[in-house]
Parts: sequence; structure tokens; C-alpha cells
Amino acid sequence: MSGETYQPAIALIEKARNVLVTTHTRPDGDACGCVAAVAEVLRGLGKTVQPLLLSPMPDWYAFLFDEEVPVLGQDVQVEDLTGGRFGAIDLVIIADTNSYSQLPRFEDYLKQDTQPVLVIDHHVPADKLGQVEIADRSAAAAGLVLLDLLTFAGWPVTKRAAEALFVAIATDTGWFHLRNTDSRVFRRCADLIEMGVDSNGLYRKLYQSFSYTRFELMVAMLKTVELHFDGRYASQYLQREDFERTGAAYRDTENLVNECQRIGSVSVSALFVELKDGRIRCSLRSRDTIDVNEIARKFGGGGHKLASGTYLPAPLEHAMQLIHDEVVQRLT
Ligand SMILES: [Mn+2]
Repeated sequence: MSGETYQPAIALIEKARNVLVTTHTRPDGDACGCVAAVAEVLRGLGKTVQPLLLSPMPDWYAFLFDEEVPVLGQDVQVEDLTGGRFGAIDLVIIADTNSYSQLPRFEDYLKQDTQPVLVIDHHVPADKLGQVEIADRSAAAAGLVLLDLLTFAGWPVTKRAAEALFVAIATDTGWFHLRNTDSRVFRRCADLIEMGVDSNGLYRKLYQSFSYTRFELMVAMLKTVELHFDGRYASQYLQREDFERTGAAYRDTENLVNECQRIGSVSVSALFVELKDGRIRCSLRSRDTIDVNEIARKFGGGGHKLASGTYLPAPLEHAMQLIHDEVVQRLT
């Protein structure tokens, strides 16, 4: 993207004094990394920055923040955002999404308040939430778009911000193995390493620091793996009792759907998680030509072509059958 693309965003940020920054519900590494980097860099510019999450972040991203990040609907309510607890917010930055469906409760705030909104994203534009939107679909991660913006603006990226951006980009590319891992990813991550990022240290922190309970949850899931259609579709599930027995949390399921992609024949994989409210959360991954976003959207979900998710009604067997039929249709 050309430098001019970033000019309106830079102008918005330069004008702002009290910035609220948030991201999609069920925040992943890209989401958390962007929020942390925005907070760090904009505070360095002398601005007040209030990070806000829409659902709890996985514990393993907490090190990116100096503070506990409040969760909307849990630690703060929509009324707090308008009612002064956060001061007069004069800019909202939303990273890694541009769709209302990914912003539960925050949507209500956006629709009643009139402050400018800046979107920094890499998904297909959906709802036109922002007065200014940088939606760079060619970017592997929102963290890349953010890094380009910060670089173009000439704002100092501290080592801590560089670390957050590296986590954003590295996690969204599956630590540089997914199809979106292009030369831009490596170039920009090389820049971040030159800024002091310890890639191996971050990898260990994120991928080799499982609690035993989380590991047990993974073991429970692996026991349910079933291959269909000549091994091209892998399904697996976790039931409520798996969480009760292991003591693991629902957010501990992040990335577990990827495990069975170690099986050579697998093209599409799905993980079904039975939630406390009885609904089934389905995460879908594709390795090549099958567009799992298309499947997720059929049921009101969404994401990317290769990684998507949706919620399905109970019971588990029924939810699994629905997805099975959709996948098999596309494999034939
Ligand atoms: Mn992302």
C-alpha cells in the first residue's frame, strides 16, 4: 500500500488525546499483539491509551501488557465507556476486524457514540465501521498493517512494541508455516528482530509453556480424532466433561484444531467444542483449496479462507453432521 493510504489514519491519531483500542472477541495473537503495540507506541507519543477486550484473552498473551486489560461485559460495561470512567474518548481504534459480528456489546457503543473510528485490518471489508479504514487484504496479519502505519508515520517503535508486533505476525502465520507466509512477513519480522525481538524466547513462551491441564485437554481431544473421506477430513471434539475433568479453560482450545494437520492426508480439519450454554463452537482449518470461510458463513460465522469458525446448535452429533456434509460436498 502506498504511503498516502496511511495519511488519514496518521492525521486522526495525531489529533487524538484519549484513545480507546480494541479488537475482535476471542482475541488471538494478532489481535492481542496489535492492541498492545498501539497502546505502547501511542503512549510514547504522549497520548492516553485505554486497551479494552471484548472477551478474555488467553493467559499466554498477558505478558504483552503491563496492565490487566479490562474485558467489556465483565470488568466494564458499555455505560462506563460513555459515562466518563474512561474520560472523553476522542478516537477508537479497532484492530484485526471490521465486522460488527466480531464486536459483541462494543457494537452498541459504536452505534451510539460519535467519536471517530479507525480500523486497522487485513480481512475482507465488511461493515464500514471506521471513518478511516486501512484494510490491507494482502497482509498476512493486522500486525503487518499496523507496523507499516507506524513506520510510515515515523513514530518510535520500542522493543516492547516490536515484540507485540512480532507476536501478531508470527502467530497469524502459524509461526511462519502457513500459506500466508510471504516475503513481506519475513522482511518485516527481520526488521523487528533488528529492533531487539528475541524470536526463540517468544516461541518458547507461547508454544512450549503449556500447563499440564491444557496438555491434558489436548490429549482428550486427540483421542476423538476421526478421519473421513480417505483421510482428507479430520473431525475432533471436546465435551463439557473434558473441561471439568482436566480443569482447563475454554480459551485453552486455541490452536488445538491445527494438531491433526500433522497427518499428511488431511486437507480440512474441524474441532467441535461443547460450550457451557450448550451451543457448539466449531473451528475449521483448510490446508489448500477448500474455502472453509464459505462453510462457516453458511452458519453465521466467518474468518478467512483457510481458518474460520462458527457456532452451531446442539447436540454435538448434529453439529458434526452439518459440517461433515458441507466438507464432503466440497471434497468430491
Ligand atoms: Mn489477524
